[in-house]
Amino acid sequence: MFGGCYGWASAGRFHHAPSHLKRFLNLFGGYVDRVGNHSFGAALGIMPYVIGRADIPALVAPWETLVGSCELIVLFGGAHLKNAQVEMNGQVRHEAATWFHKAHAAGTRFVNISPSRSDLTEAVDGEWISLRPNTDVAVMLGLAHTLLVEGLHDTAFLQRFCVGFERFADYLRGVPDGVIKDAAWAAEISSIPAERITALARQMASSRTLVATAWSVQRADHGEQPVWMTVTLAAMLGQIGLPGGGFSLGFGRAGSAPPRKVPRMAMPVGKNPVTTIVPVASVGDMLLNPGKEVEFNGRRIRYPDVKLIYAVGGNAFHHNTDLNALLRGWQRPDTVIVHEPFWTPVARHADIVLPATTTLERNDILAAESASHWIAMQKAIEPVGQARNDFDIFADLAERLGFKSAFTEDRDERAWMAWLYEQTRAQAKERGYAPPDFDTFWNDGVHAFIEEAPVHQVFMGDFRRDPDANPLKTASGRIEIFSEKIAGFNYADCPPHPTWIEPTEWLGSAQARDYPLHLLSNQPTARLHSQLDMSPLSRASKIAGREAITMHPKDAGARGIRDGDVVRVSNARGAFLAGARLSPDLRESVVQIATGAWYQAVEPGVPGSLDTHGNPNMVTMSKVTSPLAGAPTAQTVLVQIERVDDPPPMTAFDPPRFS
Ligand SMILES: Nc1nc2c(c(=O)[nH]1)N[C@H]1C(S)=C(S)[C@@H](COP(=O)(O)OP(=O)(O)OC[C@H]3O[C@@H](n4cnc5c(=O)[nH]c(N)nc54)[C@H](O)[C@@H]3O)O[C@H]1N2
Ligand SMILES: Nc1nc2c(c(=O)[nH]1)N[C@H]1C(S)=C(S)[C@@H](COP(=O)(O)OP(=O)(O)OC[C@H]3O[C@@H](n4cnc5c(=O)[nH]c(N)nc54)[C@H](O)[C@@H]3O)O[C@H]1N2
Ligand SMILES: [Mo]
Repeated sequence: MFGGCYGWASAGRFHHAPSHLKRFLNLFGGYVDRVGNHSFGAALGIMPYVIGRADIPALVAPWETLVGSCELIVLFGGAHLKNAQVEMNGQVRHEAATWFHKAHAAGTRFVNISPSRSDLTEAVDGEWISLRPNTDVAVMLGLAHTLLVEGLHDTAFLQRFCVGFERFADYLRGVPDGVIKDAAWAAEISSIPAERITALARQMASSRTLVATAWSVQRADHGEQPVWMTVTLAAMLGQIGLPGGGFSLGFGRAGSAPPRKVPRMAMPVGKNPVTTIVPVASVGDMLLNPGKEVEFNGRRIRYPDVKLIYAVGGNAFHHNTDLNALLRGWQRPDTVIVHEPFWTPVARHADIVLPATTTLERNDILAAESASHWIAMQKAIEPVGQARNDFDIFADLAERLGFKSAFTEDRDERAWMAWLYEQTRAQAKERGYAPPDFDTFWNDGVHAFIEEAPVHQVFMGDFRRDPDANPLKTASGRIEIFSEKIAGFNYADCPPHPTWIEPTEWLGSAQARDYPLHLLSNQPTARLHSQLDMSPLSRASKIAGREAITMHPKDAGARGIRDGDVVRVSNARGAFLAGARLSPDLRESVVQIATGAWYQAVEPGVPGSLDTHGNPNMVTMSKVTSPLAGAPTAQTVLVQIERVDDPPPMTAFDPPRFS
């Protein structure tokens, strides 16, 4: 049984659908799980070796420590404000724009290194440096080389806090491969002028500088490398652990939320007796190839022969890459069971669909990931039709299977909420917070942790103050610019120090002759992933009923495409239709479409059939970043585009027929 389906589900800590699925399957006897995630999978794989940490969302410099100290923020992949509107388990405060203003007013300069100008808010009057997609590592190496040859790197910091810099410096100088990674070399790959790279390196060295890299940059082939190189560049600047300096990951996601020590509220899922796992980006590969062995993070894993897929709270026909391959794999198991509130693509591809409630039809507790608030999510309406809570569905199944009371522990919704709340409250109290008892909380409707014990800790400040007393959890206790452990794995796609490796597909590769456009799939403005795509808000963002694809006017003109036309986007893996939107704010030869349009093929269930709506995963590839992280490479894909004058209708939102 594959139960490791990925998914955001909805806000609310009790009715968290994937938690109930795991709890249910664990009690039933276990399931094949997935490892890693789509958001920051490459960072999750590499960071334990580099800085000894896997808590990726916490690797941000809090805004409070930036304003007034930070002079320059260099953003690889920008920091689009719309992305900061969303947070796992619910966003409470929407203050990223305010923080950008504060920083700007306090004198921070912003540089947006991205194929898209819109990745930085105009309000901060920043500089846009456009580069070819997936070439960030080359740019960072060019910056590092400039620092090295001009003696602008902090040798004292590198000696005391890092290991392996000399090996890396040799690589910059071209000792092992005869290629000097200077600004001119980086310019050739990225198309950023060499003078701009050298000037930026000098600016970075003479300012208090934050090197901030968006998660998107690592959601690409060899995505481990930009993450490792971000840390290495910051280490060369020597400002890690100082206010306003160092590095930040995922700045473009939730801005930079202050880390609080409020404990996480989460349903206990028990223990999985089955230890078989699949890297998150290889689900399609696993379904297609039972028994295949793959290398993963220093070991070999063998794919199971999956007979049943149980998926709740995620949309497999949204999150997975290479959907035609997934579709072929998805047809192999005997049975697919899905719970869904809506008639989504994953529901359409199931044998059994159990209708689930939404957050409006049940009581729950919202506990935001940044832990600023706990909010009572009181039920607004009775469940519609036959919709039931995921918990109740599993409880009844557990009854028939003979383990109901182990599953429910004889608690209902209210009792579970109170239990979850009180457990977490006790931990919160130990950490110096004072949330009230459950009944008071439920009546008040909200508890704010903001005013209690605010933290203004400088990221990695402890390590910098005393690296012997506060060593990192790496093999050496230091920042590893060279990793002996990774060297031992001998992975061509993940060498033992940050390295430029050509992506399988990019504008500099041979495939660009047939497929001359690099497709980026960013997070949507009008929804969360694929959720509520059928709602008026999301529909209003469509063009000619299809998802909007942004193109440079020159690329469009060369293909006879006008604003508003329906276009066909394709490569050897698949094809989809989209609605053209022209903008000079996107680099030439790059096109961009938001993720999440509900996949609807002309011939449903037939691999290779044209998607009529605009799902970028029709053309993305199954290849993973490297055997180290095994993470998805959604941002590495070349396509061709043509105008379509007589497109087939788009039927993704048509409800099912009941007989
Ligand atoms: N090409 C490309 N692909 C990508 C990305 C990219 O950048 N490019 N980004 C990736 C990233 S970062 C992510 S996080 C993933 C997101 O991938 P997913 O998490 O799969 O996306 P969602 O659309 O949020 O899926 C949640 C599903 O759960 C359903 N749901 C909501 N609430 C409930 C509930 O209470 N019970 C049940 N049973 N179901 C519920 C919703 O209707 C929806 O179908 O996509 C990844 N895919
Ligand atoms: N409104 C909204 N916000 C969201 C979400 C949502 O669904 N809706 N999803 C949330 C989730 S689950 C996640 S994981 C985060 C993801 O946060 P991110 O991964 O940061 O977001 P993306 O929108 O995928 O990418 C940001 C930008 O990166 C740029 N980019 C892409 N490839 C490259 C590259 O190779 N080099 C450079 N320099 N830039 C590149 C693109 O121009 C893109 O606009 O967002 C979260 N925020
Ligand atoms: Mo994500």
